[in-house]
Amino acid sequence: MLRFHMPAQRDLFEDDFQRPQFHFLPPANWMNDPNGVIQWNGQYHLFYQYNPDGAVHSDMHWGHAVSDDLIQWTDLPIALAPTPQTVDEGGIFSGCAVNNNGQPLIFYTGVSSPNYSKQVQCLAIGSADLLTWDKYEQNPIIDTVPAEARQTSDFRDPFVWQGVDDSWYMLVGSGIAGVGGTVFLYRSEDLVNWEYLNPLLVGDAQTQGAIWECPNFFELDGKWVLIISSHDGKNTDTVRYFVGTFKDYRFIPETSGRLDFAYMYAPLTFVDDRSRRLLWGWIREGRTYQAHERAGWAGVQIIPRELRLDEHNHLIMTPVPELNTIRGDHLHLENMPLSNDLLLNIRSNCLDITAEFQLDSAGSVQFTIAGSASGDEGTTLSFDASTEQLNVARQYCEVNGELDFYPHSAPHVLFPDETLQLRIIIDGSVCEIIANGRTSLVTRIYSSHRENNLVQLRGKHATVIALDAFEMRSIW
Ligand code: DQQ
Repeated sequence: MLRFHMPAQRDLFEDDFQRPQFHFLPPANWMNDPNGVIQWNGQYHLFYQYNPDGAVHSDMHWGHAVSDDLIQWTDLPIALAPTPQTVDEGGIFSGCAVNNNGQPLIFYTGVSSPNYSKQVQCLAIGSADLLTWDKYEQNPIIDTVPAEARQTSDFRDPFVWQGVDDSWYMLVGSGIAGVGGTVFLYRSEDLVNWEYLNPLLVGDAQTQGAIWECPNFFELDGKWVLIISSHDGKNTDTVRYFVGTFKDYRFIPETSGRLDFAYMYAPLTFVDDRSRRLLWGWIREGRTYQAHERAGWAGVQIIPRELRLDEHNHLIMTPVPELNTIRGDHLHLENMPLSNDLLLNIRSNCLDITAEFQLDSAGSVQFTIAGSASGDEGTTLSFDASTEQLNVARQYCEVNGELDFYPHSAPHVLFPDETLQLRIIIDGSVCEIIANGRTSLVTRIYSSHRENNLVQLRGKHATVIALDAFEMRSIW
């Protein structure tokens, strides 16, 4: 029977100014990783890790929503739920969806045993409308971790694609004990029987995480890109990407980088019918489980981003232009020098800002976000040409032990003659920051009061070439 997770629940949160208005999140309760992202009959489908019974990570199901334009969403019934006394009785963990010549398939990790310590790869077959999913009777399709892992409990998040040779390939996130995170590569001709090949790449546990989760592997602008989310064995850490070549079933990275420097995790990509490689990603919360439960919801998805590679092998991320359809009132500045005086002083917690600056070698630019009138609260986003760093400092007027407020910082080196380009998307407690397409800092800011929503700009030895700030409309 289809279990519907009540879209009407959204109305319960009308007064919650922390809750995003134009980012995707479920009607209520907990969400984490995006799963099974796919375009089907022209529509975009988003599945996601979902706990239907609370705002904490537990009893994972796959929630489901559909959109014509990646911005406006309709909630659909839960797609996958754990089945008692089977290999997924402990939860349906992350995975992907593929189109097998018109047949929709989901690959996911089924978990069981205490602490999710048995992890196996499973298959489900969808109805033509993607609303109902039958689990493959002979699940699991892969049930043991390759011996070279020297551990048997971390083995999850299948990512499947079809090669140019028409074979199917699967990556499964894992780790080699005492060595580092890895992704194991498999091949299949029928999507059911999988032959293990080898680790695609092995990382260094000290610097790149002991376990790699949620792999993505794809060709982009003439190179191969591997994205992994690294885990230290206890906690989620960060998202890394590698750019290189793929030969003889091995990946040879040439460069690597951080995909995000703050709260984004477990991203998942797919290609749409306009040949865009689009990236979704979970925005973690920055508050305690008790605070989630009081709020009744936790977890948000980023505005999907189109990925490209630049000539330096940097991943370039651009929020999809479909976001422009919900832009409202607009403020425009151009050709104005920055100083200690405020150049921008507006009130909103639903904004899409694009800004371009020219800086001297001693130049700096400083935005205040979610500021209070008295100045006792506010988040500062600053860039300093001398240190070539982007910094985010969050200051709350009431510190109650429930909120994270550690600073974020990311190296951001401008090329000669390159201007500083900032994209700042503010939506309730979500703030997505992207600098020159390549440095991403997705953070959370929980204002103490609804009216602590000042957005200000100042700086020195710098000029605003152009700045546009759009008030954003709610999608719900
Ligand atoms: N979240 C899922 C796992 C994945 C992790 C469980 C990453 O499949 O490895 O909810 O956030």
